[in-house]
Amino acid sequence: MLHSALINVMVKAARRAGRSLKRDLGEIENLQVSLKGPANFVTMADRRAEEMLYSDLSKARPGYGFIGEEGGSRVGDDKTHTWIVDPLDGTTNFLHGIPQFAISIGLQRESTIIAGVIYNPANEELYIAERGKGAFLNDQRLRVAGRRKLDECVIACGLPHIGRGDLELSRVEMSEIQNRVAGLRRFGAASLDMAFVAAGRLDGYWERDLQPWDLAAGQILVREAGGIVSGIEGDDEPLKSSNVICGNEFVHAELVKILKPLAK
Ligand code: 2AM
Ligand code: CA
Repeated sequence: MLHSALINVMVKAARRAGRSLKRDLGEIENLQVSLKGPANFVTMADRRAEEMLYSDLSKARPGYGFIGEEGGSRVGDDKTHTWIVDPLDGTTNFLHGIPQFAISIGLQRESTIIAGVIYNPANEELYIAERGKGAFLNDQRLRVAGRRKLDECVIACGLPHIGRGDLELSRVEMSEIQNRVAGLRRFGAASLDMAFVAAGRLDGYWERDLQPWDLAAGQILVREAGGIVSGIEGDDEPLKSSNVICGNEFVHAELVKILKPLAK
């Protein structure tokens, strides 16, 4: 399958950083012996991957701005384009050797995400999307699932960590959704949760307290696969609200109807 030069740049960068993460994953087990070891090691792996991504992306598109989870913002001469990058989404999974983590690269033009690549080096699943050109998993065209009844749906969520977010609200949300769906899941990597919605594996997903790099690539994947993405208000932009609900138009509307009033 032929993709644009832009997508090729993003895929090449994701694969190179992915090889580095995969090598590092192999080391994690050896490091479990020391308590402090793994966490420091993961921080290193994370930073190394982000440096590779910054180096490759800025070489291919000089002047674009760069927002990364590890390095903060780097302003470029081109004020219209910004890379929004998570070098390791699903850090806790990675630290525990659970192969559900990814590199996530989004490209923003003005205020619109125009391209996204999500790559899980553990199973080599590569998700790509470009505005107006569809979403793909390893070159197979993606379409969100078509289910219209919530009680037939598998829905995923994200949960706040200790000391962050509103734990009580997350429990209320979970039990409300659990009462109405076929299955509730929590995988721990926001970008892949959205990629799974785009692929029709999950019918829907919601999470609060996310950052732009968790959301940028996933949001265009779901939209290009025919799904709806908003914040929990239902008509807001996730990159501004920092929370997300997505699914096909029916599932999205149902989730908004349940979740929106709970925060009030
Ligand atoms: P991370 O692994 O890159 O931190 C887990 O619910 C999801 O939330 C992951 O995608 C995780 O990304 C993301 N997340 C965003 N902000 C977070 C934070 N402050 N603490 C933990 N997870 C966070
Ligand atoms: Ca992340």
